[in-house]
Amino acid sequence: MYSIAVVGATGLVGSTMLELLKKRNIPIEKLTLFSSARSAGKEIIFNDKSYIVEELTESKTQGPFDYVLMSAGGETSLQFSPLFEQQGAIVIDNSSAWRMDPEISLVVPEVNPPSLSRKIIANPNCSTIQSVDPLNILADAYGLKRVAYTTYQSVSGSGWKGIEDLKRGERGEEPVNYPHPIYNNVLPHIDVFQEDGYTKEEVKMIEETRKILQLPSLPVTATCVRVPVTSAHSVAINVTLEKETTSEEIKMLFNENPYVTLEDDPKHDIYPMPVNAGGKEGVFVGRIRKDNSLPNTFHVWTVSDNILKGAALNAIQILEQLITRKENTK
Ligand code: 11C
Repeated sequence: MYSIAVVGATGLVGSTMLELLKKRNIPIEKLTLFSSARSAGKEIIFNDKSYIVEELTESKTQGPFDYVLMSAGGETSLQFSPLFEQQGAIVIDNSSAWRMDPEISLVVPEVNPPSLSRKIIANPNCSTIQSVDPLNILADAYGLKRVAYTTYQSVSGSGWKGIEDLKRGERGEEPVNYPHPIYNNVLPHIDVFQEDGYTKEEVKMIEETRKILQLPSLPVTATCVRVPVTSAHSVAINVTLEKETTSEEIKMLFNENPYVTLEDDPKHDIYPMPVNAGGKEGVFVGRIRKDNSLPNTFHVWTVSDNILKGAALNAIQILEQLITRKENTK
């Protein structure tokens, strides 16, 4: 049984982490819920027990905690994760603050288990997680030469405020969170623009893919787009492989793999879609076909719930992997 803290417990990802802790029967001896000062004092019911959310302060990092699930943004993580770590806890952090630190593992458990050289483990960006699952299968079988992403990302990627902006648009009101309406629109703009014209979301996808797949010089490019969908991100992946293969062989590989679900039957209009993937735990793949404009190149379409596998579920799966590892070394 473990002492577990959730930081950012009232947020969209934090509250989903709590649901998953319960659903997946994580052995919890003591649960502590933290938030910003703004949400502190709120009551949360977990397993029929009432918890009052506390403001996170430095003295409260003493716990003791075995595991800390952090989903409270980069600044909070930079300040508090090392304090939890010093006290002996393992921190699983959902922000982008630590992801590219060479000492920190950036983990999708079925692709690259954590090294634990530091006791902070980074949870990747949502659109990256659902993309590296199919790419890792292709990398193992054929090797990767180049990856080009185009994303179609739901508003829940921006948390409650993204969902509210879509609802505002539906009511004919002006947006508050996004620079333009998201209702009846698409925004080729997620996170801030860099000097070179790429957005930070695009840079995250590029850098995180290379790190997770341990292919530091893999050519990767991305265009990230926000669409008026509430749940589940879609990513069109164009991938060039080192070795020759066929669409049929790739479909067979995906079909046999437990970490992706193949939905690919164009004759019956079957392919992954956000309306089906939202609320589900899987990474769905389909529209597998050869790109005839380049040698050894294929299109793969992937859809997954960005709050589940893209964030909270991946974090809980990291926790489960750590707990299993610990139990096995007893
Ligand atoms: C979005 N992918 O859809 C972002 C949200 O680095 O974890 C997640 C940001 C991150 O807006």
